[in-house]
Amino acid sequence: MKRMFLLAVLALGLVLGSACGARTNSQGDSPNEELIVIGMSQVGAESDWRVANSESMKAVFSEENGYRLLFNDARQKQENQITAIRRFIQQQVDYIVLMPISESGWDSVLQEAKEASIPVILVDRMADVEDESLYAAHIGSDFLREGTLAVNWMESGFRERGETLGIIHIQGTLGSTAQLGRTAALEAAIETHGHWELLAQLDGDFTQAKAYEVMTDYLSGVPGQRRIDVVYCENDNIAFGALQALEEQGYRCGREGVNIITFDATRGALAECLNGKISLVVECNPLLGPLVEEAIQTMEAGGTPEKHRYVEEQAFTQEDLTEALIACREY
Ligand code: GYE
Repeated sequence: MKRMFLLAVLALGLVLGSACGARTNSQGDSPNEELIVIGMSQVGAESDWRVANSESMKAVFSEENGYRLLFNDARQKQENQITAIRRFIQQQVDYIVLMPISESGWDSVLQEAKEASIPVILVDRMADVEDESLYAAHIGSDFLREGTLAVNWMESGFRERGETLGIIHIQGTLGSTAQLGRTAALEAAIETHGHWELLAQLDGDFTQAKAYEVMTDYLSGVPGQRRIDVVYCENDNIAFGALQALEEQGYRCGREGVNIITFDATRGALAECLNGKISLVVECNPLLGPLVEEAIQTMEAGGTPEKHRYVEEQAFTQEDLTEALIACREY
């Protein structure tokens, strides 16, 4: 309501040719009161992707752009996200932006937001809620498609291979949409390719430290050197941890050795792909701030944003990359 009044005042100001800046009103209130207030619950800072995603949000939802951003870092705990959302509801923010750590467990808190008439925008991962009206829009990646890009590359790269293809799979945070989609693509392909063998499935929790630890533990338990053809890493930081562990144990990584596959396409991973140590990088775009703003502006104008919006993404191998291309990337 307050915003409707503001828009009316603003429109009047424009008609009268007044010099008023956007979102100030004629009553002498502090301009800050006229900012659109966004309560944002971010998963954490577990990966380079996540840091780039937070930066994209902070760059868009700035005071100069007409927003007041209440940013909460949940330090990878769903209970922290739920507490933050309840606080945003008490503070009567205009919108809640939620990057859900995992898919389940959101029904009641999102119901509370709905009862308070605060639209919720899901970003990056999804929330698996029974009632779709509990969120206004979802903006993120199609993780199953990303996994399928990786699997297609494996299928064509190892087509001629008669012998067993030994695969290690290091997963991201269990129960998150990114993990579920990327895992589903690999598991479905393993089912259909009789000679693809899953040597191990490890939990890397999307962090470099965890991936390094689980990969080191695994390799230390293998007598001598085992033939490993592919390490399917569910994000770049997992790939960095796995690469370090493999090299420390004397494995050679690259097309002639262990083929590391990764997701995100941060500059660090693309550089390792260009130098030949990572074989395939599947892009996952974290720069979602402008799309979230579009959805909010659609609602501000009384419209309905698209319910699900997926960003375009591609896959890179060494041949696709140059130093100049990597330098141009924003993350
Ligand atoms: O791949 C990973 C991050 O949900 C897309 O989460 C995101 C994933 C991303 O920690 O690096």
